[in-house]
Amino acid sequence: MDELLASTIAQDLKIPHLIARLLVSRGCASVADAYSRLHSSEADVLDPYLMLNMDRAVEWVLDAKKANGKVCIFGDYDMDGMTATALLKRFFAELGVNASWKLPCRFDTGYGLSLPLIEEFAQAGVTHLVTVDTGITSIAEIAGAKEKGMHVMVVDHHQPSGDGLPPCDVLLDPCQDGCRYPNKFLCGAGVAYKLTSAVFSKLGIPDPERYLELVAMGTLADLVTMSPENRYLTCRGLSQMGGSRFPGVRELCRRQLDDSEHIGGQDVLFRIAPLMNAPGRMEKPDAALDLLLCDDATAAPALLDKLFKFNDDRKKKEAEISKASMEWVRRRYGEKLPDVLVVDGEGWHSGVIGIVSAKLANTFNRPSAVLSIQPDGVAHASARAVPGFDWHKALFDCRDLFLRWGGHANAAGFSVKRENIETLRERLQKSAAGQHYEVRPLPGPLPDLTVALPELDETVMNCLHAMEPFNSKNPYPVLHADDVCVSKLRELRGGHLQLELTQGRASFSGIAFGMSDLKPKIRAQRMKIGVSFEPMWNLYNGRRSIQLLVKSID
Ligand SMILES: [Mn+2]
Repeated sequence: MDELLASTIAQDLKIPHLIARLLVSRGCASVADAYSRLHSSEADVLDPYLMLNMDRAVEWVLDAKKANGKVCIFGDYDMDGMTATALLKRFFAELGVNASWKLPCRFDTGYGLSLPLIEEFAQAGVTHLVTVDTGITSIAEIAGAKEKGMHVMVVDHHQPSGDGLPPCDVLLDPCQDGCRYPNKFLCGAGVAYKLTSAVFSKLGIPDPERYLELVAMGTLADLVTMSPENRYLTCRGLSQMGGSRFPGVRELCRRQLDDSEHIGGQDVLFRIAPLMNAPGRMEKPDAALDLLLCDDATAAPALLDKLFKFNDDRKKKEAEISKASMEWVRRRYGEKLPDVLVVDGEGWHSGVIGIVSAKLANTFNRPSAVLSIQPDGVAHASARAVPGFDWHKALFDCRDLFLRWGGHANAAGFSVKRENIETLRERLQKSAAGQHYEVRPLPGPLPDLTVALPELDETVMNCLHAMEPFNSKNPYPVLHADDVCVSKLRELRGGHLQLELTQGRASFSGIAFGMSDLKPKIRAQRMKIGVSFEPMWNLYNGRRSIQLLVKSID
């Protein structure tokens, strides 16, 4: 650690030494760099007209309004797709256009547009179709829509397939060839936001910042890179979310988050996204979009209740299939696991197999796939990797075995006939060897920094908040303190520990989830421990205090 640089940063920016050291430990190289990590600025918001075809996109929207067209918005069933759809729906409503919307369902037509859906739109008399967060690879489907005389605009952020572009009237996508827009990391909701901002600026209306909470949710959940513009849009969105002017979002924050004044990236990723995704996993995503679009504060609680119900069902199914998968692994392999785990079961709910395969990859520390065998003898699979293994490569090596396949290095999906599952297991082993993949022991959670507990105060917490948004690439800081005295050690229901942690003149309450078996160890050490923790604000009876979320004890 460059302690000298840390001291300079702390002095120049008048920030706590702890924060300066934290920034340096995360690769911060200068005072200016440190400043930019603590501030996001409106100056990072780019001119929407830098995006290729923006002029024509604005025209398309205004033409749809002038022609009194029947507009339909087609999105995706993930958080980005849903927030992007909600954003455009609200935007058209503000323009006085009552657009309809449609989200795909993973249990019938699956991801993206399909010809039956185009037929459905034509039957419904849709004249203007806009796809958002999807569409750039739907070449045949968009050709179908054009044949039926629809005006089609694609608002996407994905890479083109390489087989050409869809024959739409307007294509807005910062990743297409020839687009000079500097921020290539916008999510679907982000591109939709730039479109609305371009239309409003043409009409002489200020930037529609009220939509930014939707952009924040989409940007975080889609795990896109936090470019400076994305960071500003996300931080701004997070800061206004708790007091959102959209009743559904307000209700969501009020009931799902402990503290809707300080909403961070982690709240969206771990509390809001799973809840919003639950209807789409269990049935169809529409209930989540209904909540985002709700304009009646008295209706919002019932809409949110529906989501909680879907989420409870999702948790039950997930627990059931997790347990069955773990048992399957133990029964088949005992202690000697193969490098790649392929677990199958009859009729497992395919909406949760992705979550379960992530859990298996985590628990067994190796690439895992979970297969749900359907009554027709075809298994649908969801696969998750660990560092060092590339599912896309592995699936490519075995592609002759699949009916369908696709995905990235880290996450992928495929379908395979039941009789080929055993062969697939052998072939994946070979592919893993070909990739030189070896199961490596997991490194324990490495703390960012060793600190003294008296350093923790409100200023530190405010600076931590300024480092938002936290996500997998910018994880919430884990701090470490040595020689900490434990008092008021209490076991809570569910195997958790509550404890008071004291060092010098500073005392904080701590919570250690699932660590009750460490109680004897703490006693044996005469209540002196080293502890790694995340410092959090805790809101209790309207009082705010710093609480330490214990990650490990030594
Ligand atoms: Mn997306």
